[in-house]
Amino acid sequence: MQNRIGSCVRNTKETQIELEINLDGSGEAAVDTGIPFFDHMLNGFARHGLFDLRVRVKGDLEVDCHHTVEDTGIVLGEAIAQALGDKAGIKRYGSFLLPMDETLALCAIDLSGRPYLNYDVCFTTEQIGTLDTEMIREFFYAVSYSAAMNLHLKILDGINNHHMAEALFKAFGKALDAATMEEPRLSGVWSTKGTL
Ligand SMILES: [Mn+2]
Repeated sequence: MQNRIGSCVRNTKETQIELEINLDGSGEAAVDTGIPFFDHMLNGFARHGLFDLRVRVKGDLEVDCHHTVEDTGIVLGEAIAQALGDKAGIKRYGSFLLPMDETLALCAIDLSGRPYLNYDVCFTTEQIGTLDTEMIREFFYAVSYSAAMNLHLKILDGINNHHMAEALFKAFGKALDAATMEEPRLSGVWSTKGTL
């Protein structure tokens, strides 16, 4: 399989975003969203999914982090969908249980073409660094919607909010890597309907 790359540029009055993802990369990330903890999360996603990810965001952080985080999710989802194309020859499903010290995160994905987010995560702090924890759900909702993926995220155990957030993003990277992997025994799209 040759490198599957998606890129997206999105400019609004609230955010200006340039993003490129290579699903067949080596985990190299260059991320600058203006929110250092969010950069840390996207780096973990790319590193552990072995995706090459380039993200540059100029958002209205003087308002708050909402538009920056949500719009980055929209653009990431669009780029993933673009990179996947017709999804022929891929495994489609992927899941991962990711431990991080006391935290255990679950991520399960179906690249079904039908957007759905099941998010079962309770943070106990309002912010981690300058990232509002409630925006983590908005980010994953935006990704699931714009990539048209079924995405389940759960924290099965967790105490430390930094660990819980990081475990979610890394589990998402690992599960997405598994779901986008090539299945050599397969010809065409892995669906009884014939389309995803
Ligand atoms: Mn960390």
